[in-house]
Amino acid sequence: MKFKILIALAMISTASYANFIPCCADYDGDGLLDPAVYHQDKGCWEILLSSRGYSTRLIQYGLVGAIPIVGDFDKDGLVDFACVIPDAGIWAILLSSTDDVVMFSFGNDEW
Ligand SMILES: [Ca+2]
Ligand SMILES: [Ca+2]
Repeated sequence: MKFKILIALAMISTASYANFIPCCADYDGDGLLDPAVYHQDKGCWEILLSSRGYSTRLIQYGLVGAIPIVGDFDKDGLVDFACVIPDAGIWAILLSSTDDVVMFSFGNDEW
């Protein structure tokens, strides 16, 4: 058991985690929280889905440098992927109910 823990710690210490943001939510809608990170250097999401034995799922949605947001914006019971482009104040939400992307400007210095 100690051997397995040491191997896991060695893997953690050698990996680069400088460009990820944790963004856990229930992505598969089974009522259990799914560990997830947004890779800011790649503009993609990496999720460990509880309904699939915490296997990894990659979602390519977002832009390099964007800030990830999670929430159920269309109230269909499933998490919607969203990103904010901080320099432009642009929000882009991928609605789970329709797969449409809704974009709007909010939070910039225009007001
Ligand atoms: Ca889940
Ligand atoms: Ca939704």
